[in-house]
Amino acid sequence: DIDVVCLGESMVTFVPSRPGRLADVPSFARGIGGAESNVACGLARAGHRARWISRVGTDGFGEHLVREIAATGVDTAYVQRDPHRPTGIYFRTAGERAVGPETVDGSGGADGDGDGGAEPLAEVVYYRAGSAAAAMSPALIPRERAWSGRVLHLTGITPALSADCRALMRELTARAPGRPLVSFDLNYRVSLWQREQREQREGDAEEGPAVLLGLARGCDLVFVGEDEAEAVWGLRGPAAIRAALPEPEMLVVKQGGAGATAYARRPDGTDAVTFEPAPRVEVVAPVGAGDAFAAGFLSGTLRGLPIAERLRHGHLMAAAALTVPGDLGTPPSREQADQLVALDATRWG
Ligand code: KDG
Repeated sequence: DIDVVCLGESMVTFVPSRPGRLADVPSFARGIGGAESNVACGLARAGHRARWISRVGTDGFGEHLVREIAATGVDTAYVQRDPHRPTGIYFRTAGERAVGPETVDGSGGADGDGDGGAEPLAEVVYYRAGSAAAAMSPALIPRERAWSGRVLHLTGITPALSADCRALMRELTARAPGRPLVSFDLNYRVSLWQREQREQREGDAEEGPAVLLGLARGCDLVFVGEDEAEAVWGLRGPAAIRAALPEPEMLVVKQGGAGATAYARRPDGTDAVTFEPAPRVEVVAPVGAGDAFAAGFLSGTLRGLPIAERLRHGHLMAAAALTVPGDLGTPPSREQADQLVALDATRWG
């Protein structure tokens, strides 16, 4: 009865009450973050049955996360509580970008994590090493249960957390009977991979770019930001990314404020290529926009909409996230979104 299972670490987020450097801001407001739970929340708000699977501590932060995520309508029945490890938290700048409106990233191409090179002004400080979620492993959940939705959504953050998390990712993306459509958002977090590599014993280090390429190749629907593909693989432009990643049935390349291009493999092996421009919005904070885009696209996928409409639903959800300081915006209702998506092409882009 579940449409989409999203699996990954969520964290309590501390966002400054005003723009400025972390060294200078006086106070922080608590929010929730986590790429996969953001997608689950977006899908729940769009009327789908979404489940989030993860691990949190038995601390108050874990309780807060589960409560807030469940409050959006997401099923949290399979979230494990770990009495020995803390819930991850992180701090980030509200961003100097928040000072003045800018019209960028309508497609959520940059996640604004301050980490992949897309947002040089943002600072992100994670406290998640040794977290309850970093201890996720194939023992977290029987594979059949993670595969019980129509879609399983994963991201490239999880394999950067620990060797156990990488083993879990390989288990969940293995091609075997009963596997649902597996969706994967690259979400390249360079600082997490650097830390992972420092902590691995010499000679044992797994390189982020190779791990991420291997995982992406094994998935059915892959989301990649043009900027992150360049940062992680040195690939420039949608065509080069598709050439390096021909396996997924559907590849969506997010091109910042310009829009997004979907490559959908036809039965004869050629691609149907669809570009949809993003609406121009006044960006408050780009964080969470990529997740919102994925939620909109997945919502359109679940509803069997034409690819151009899936992209437009992604853009609309991203626009809602871009125009608020936190990760999650308030997206339009399904009816409102359908009306906007149906607008003439001259009103888009
Ligand atoms: O996409 C938004 C996420 O980056 C944010 O919520 C935190 O999941 C997060 C991460 O690991 O960076």
